[in-house]
Amino acid sequence: MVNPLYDSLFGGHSGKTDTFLHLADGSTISYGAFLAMGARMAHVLTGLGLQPGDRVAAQIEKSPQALALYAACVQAGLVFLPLNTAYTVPELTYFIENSEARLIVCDPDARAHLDPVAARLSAKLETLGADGDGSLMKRAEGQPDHFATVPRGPDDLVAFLYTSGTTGRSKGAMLTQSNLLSNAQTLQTEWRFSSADTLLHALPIFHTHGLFVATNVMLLAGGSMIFLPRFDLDQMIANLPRATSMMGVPTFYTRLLADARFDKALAAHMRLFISGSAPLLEETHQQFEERTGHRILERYGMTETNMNTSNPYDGERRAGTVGFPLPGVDLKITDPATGQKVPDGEVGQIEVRGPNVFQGYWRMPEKTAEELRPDGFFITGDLGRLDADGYVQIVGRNKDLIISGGYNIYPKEVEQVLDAHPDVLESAVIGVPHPDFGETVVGVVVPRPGCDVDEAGVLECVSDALARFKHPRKIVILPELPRNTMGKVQKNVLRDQYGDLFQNA
Ligand code: MCA
Ligand code: AMP
Repeated sequence: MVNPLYDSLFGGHSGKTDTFLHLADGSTISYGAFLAMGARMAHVLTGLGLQPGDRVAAQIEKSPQALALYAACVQAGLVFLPLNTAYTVPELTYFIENSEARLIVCDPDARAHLDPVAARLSAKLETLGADGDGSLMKRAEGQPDHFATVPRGPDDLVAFLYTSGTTGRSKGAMLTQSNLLSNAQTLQTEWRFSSADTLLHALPIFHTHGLFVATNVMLLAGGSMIFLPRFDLDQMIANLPRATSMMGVPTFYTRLLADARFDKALAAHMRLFISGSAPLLEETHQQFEERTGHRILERYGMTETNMNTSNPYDGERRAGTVGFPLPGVDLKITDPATGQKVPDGEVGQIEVRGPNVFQGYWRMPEKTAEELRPDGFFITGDLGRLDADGYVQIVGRNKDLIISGGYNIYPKEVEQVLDAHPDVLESAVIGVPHPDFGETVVGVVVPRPGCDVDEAGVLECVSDALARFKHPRKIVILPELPRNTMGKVQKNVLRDQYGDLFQNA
């Protein structure tokens, strides 16, 4: 194969009239039309002077055109770097600068903010709006519908996905052709996706879940997707009857269950519901089965590794577990202090190895060495155990991380912003249970002696600095933070104290 990922995911569909995307307005896009759009964009990208291996940073709304940009990057041998649409300009600037992106693609409305960034870094900038408006599609008009796929090997990079770091700065996880392809092939087989499937797709496409798990698997299977711009309950309910399958974060499932229209009849024809990115409560699993008769299939993955484990398609999908290691994935539970395997059934850190595991963090060899062992095992930072039947149970995290509605938030990053407030002496950011988002962010701040701080004033300082989903939903003001005898802030004490802030929200 000339370019294994492109040839496997896209190439075979060339010229096909079968529907690939069903859009919210009722229109459809065939595989052939989608591939032609990607090919036209690939001509634009190479016409801009981009060379294989160059990074393309894209902060764009979910749309067929946005997905075609991914196809174009793969076909032209470029490295795709999708970015959360919620990121602020300071956050974006870091990603663009760190990745040394040669091209920035952003919403037309963001151009004024990002033009100076592009100019400073000598990057090119094109725009792509939610309706396919902007300069990129204008340039693509009239380009040829075919593009000679750029040859790439299995170890060539295809994507950078930034994942936040426990010490503040985000790290670019480098993913290769074979990382993505091997995982998509495994998942398609394990979950039995075929061309008869229609996936209800309401996830964002700037993360592993919506782009590599959902989209790559459907492309490989040759099925279609009901491609919704975002999770909207009415749209979900309206479109479920046309779908055979759905992938979502736990919030999707709790929101569906909270709506009386979501009943057994609405889900009767469905083949498969899959959940991941955050823990699915056993309670949600059970309620879902009681309501619909379906057992949600929970799986576990990471940006750095794609998917590692999955509950079985056939056989028991066990609530409160993430199933078994996927074929080809070695998984072990180790003692964080020694790195040695713990006895079966005991809790330790989860380590994984396999063709799915990334190549390291871009330009961060020390960070890579801290997490990726020389023998190929990646230290996930998740704590887990194997139950008596070999199901993996995730029991906690060995990393200070909050997962809100499937988005990761590193407390350190928020603390740095709070600490920069002139009247704040110090802060501690914790995750507490939340009925909708699973977990949410609470900021505990200590004012400087003689200073008065209030919640609104503190929140103002995060508003321009951090994406909205990282903002504390509550600020607690305390005279001092609880510390142990070593002087370390006891976040567990704060979590116990403020754990029920949102219980009845
Ligand atoms: C939106 N807001 C959020 C979140 N999403 N706040 C905290 N956490 C969030 N996840 C903000 C909005 O900006 C808004 O702010 C307010 O919260 C309420 O918005 P709402 O309309 O309720 O939210 P929404 O637009 O419906 O979004 C919620 C969502 C969405 C559907 C759960 O966040 C989502 O699609 N999450 C999926 C994330 C995902 O794909 N993760 C996979 C990562 P305001 O009120 O101020 O306007 S990949 C991964 O983790 C690994 C690899 C894996 O295993 O998959
Ligand atoms: P990300 O950095 O966005 O790739 O998030 C990966 C993290 O999400 C993992 O390290 C886990 O902590 C968490 N995660 C993903 N899937 C699950 C799951 N099914 N149950 C519990 N946690 C999960």
